[in-house]
Amino acid sequence: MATTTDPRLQQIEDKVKSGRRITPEEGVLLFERGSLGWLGKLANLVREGKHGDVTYFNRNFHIEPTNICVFSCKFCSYSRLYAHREEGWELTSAQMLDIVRKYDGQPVTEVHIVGGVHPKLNLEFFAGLLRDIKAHRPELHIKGFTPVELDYMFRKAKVSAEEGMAYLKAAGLDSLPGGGAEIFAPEIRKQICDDKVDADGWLSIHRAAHQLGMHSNATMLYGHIETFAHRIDHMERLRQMQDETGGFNTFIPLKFRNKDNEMSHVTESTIVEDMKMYAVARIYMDNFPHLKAYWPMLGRNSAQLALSFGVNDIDGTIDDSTKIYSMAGSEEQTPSMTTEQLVALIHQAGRVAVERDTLYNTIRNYTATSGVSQN
Ligand code: V47
Ligand code: SF4
Repeated sequence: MATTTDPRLQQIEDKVKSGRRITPEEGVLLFERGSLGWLGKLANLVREGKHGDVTYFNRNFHIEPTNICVFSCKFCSYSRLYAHREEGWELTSAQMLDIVRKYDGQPVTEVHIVGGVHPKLNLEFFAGLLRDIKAHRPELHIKGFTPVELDYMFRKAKVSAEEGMAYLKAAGLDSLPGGGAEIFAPEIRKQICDDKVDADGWLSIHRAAHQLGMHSNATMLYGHIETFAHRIDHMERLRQMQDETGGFNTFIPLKFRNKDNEMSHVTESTIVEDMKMYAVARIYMDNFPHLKAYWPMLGRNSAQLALSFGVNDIDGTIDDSTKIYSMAGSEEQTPSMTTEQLVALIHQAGRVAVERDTLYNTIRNYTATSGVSQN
């Protein structure tokens, strides 16, 4: 596959093919000099080495308890300050349990709970919610809360990350989603999300979860004011922590969307930049088992394309239960896909669709010829 005439890229290609880790400088070089086609081929090699053609999805729904938030991240189109709470929403525990009950009898395996940081909702409230959900449907995997929400809850309750995580785990929390990471570098954080938990705080909370045997994901918000070096720095911090704990399942690059937020003047990344981002992530994050293209944010067509650029997971059915991306301008205004649609999307890309649970245990392998039941 000698498709580059650049000796430095050739060296990287040789390293990757022999399973050696690339350096941060080489990571930056991939962004700066790698062509789309060459990056895609190399990322695909890594992807197929890890997973062959297998492409995962799950059956899931979200609960967004509130969009009232004490923070004012500049990229956020979704939150409302407490002072303007009449413009937002705030669900009671009973309303959230009603959402869970709506799925009674349906084969969903995961609920993803994430929202704004409401000044009046505390650790006890969320622990109670977890207990109620588990009492109603014990086998439903609860993936919930970013370190932004957790850090606020734990500080208010005056508990350490370790104590807080142990408490929520005992109440029923199974794993952590990847949100709140944005870009770790302080000079970027200062400009886009100044007041919320910093990189070390984010990493400490995931570390505490990993030490309790819980798994988690990690995201990166890209395509705004960050440089390639910032992206690599972000991925490097995650790669190092993964060496230490092995607790991350999936890396999820999140494309910045610019509608109705304080960064609307920043142009969104092109599809070529998006595909390069996935490819570099797959090549760089050698110790992350999975790379996800989150289709409600990227759009289903681009998510399908990403399956040729290192991605082996496209998230799940969603059932129109999240507003974060539609409010930020994603083409997916009512994100919902049936199992049949997800399987078809994966098969059309020439891959094998596998329904997974949150921890990547196989629920069903759909070969290209197998029938698919609805929902
Ligand atoms: O942290 C907010 C992002 C994240 C915008 O773990 C935006 O499986 C783009 O982390 N443009 C929350 N992105 C969502 C999240 C997530 C989503 C799906 C799956 C998983 C998982 C995690 O949404 C925030 C922030 O980075 N976000 N606003 C925006 N305008
Ligand atoms: Fe609040 Fe999260 Fe929006 Fe930041 S991204 S303002 S923490 S809801």
